[in-house]
Amino acid sequence: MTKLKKGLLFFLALAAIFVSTNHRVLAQTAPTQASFFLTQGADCSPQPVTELTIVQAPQPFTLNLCLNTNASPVNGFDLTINYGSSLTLTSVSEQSDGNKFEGSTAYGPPGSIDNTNHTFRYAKVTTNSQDSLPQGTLFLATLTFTPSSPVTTGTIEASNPVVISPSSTPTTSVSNFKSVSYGPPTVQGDTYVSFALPLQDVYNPNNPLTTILPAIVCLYNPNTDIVSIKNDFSSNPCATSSFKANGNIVYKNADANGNAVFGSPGTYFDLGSTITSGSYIIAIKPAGYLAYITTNPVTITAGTTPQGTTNVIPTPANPLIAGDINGDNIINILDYEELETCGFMDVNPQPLDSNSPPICQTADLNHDGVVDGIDFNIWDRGLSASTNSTNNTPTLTPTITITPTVTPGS
Ligand SMILES: [Ca+2]
Ligand SMILES: [Ca+2]
Repeated sequence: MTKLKKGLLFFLALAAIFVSTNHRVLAQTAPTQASFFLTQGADCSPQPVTELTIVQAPQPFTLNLCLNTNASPVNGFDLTINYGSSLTLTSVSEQSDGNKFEGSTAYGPPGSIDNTNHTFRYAKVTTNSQDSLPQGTLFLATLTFTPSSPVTTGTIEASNPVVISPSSTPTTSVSNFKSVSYGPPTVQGDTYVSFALPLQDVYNPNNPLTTILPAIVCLYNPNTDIVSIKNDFSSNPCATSSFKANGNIVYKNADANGNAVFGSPGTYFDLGSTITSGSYIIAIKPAGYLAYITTNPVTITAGTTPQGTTNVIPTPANPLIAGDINGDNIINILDYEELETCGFMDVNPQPLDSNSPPICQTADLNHDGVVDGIDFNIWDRGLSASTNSTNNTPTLTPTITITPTVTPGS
């Protein structure tokens, strides 16, 4: 090996050590900022909202104000939210996590809402001992905004958001706020629908651990899509429909019977811009549930938002039945086999994590993070109930006109 080559190798080795060491130092000293953010849904578990489409004024919408302390306990917070002149902050509902900040409330609703300057200041400091100070993701409040017409673009942001670190002399910690841009739909001509689906057997419907479910929405033309919709999910869901949209539905509330009601996220469900106006039988299939198929066609006007009964999908008569894990719209032994694969027969069923197969997320029918006997019981009930389902029966049959063949002279 020449001196030059040896020198080069030595240099490269040094560079590798430097890069490796430097990387470790950076990782150790990365600042951990507490952060405020906004979500839509039942709580702070959905992804933070950073862009919001406001389809229609004055249709109100809600945002959850959340604080992630990033593993550092805090004993107070103070922020002023600025929400733009086209929004009115209609109400602020303080949540239980916020109540952990017992003691003084410097600024809180309703007096701290200023709809003239479009600001809301919210500040609390606890007097608790340090070992009971809040930590983690805290659900502070639900904010209800009403947009004025016409909807304009704007930003929901915060000035000087701070959290206060526990010490004998409270000190201000670094914090930030994930702002939200809002405005009318940017893609003109999209078609929006609204719907609400009660779902049977969601764990603790007042506070489900899962607030978002994948769902398929399919539109069938009753005159031309000649198909048994119920059987149109087996391998390629909604393969014979005129239109298909994949998306998510979110937890909205619980109905009078305790079923969790999921529906169109935000205000409406966006079906895109390629739909033709008409009357459609509509199927909505949330992951893990038998599809809801409308009994009658729904009038869809392309490029519009729900008005009256147009673009409004009626609520099903009965809650959707859980238990279809493999997605073929039948509850049977094949779904049971997925329960087994996902560990329900194990002596100690292990919690699901990000490495678990997606089908095991669906097999966790009560959304408590583990596939076990509870999910089996839900599947078993679904197996019995599915034979009596009235949400799942419509079949479109072609109207066949038979013209008799007349033989001349006969
Ligand atoms: Ca199935
Ligand atoms: Ca479960």
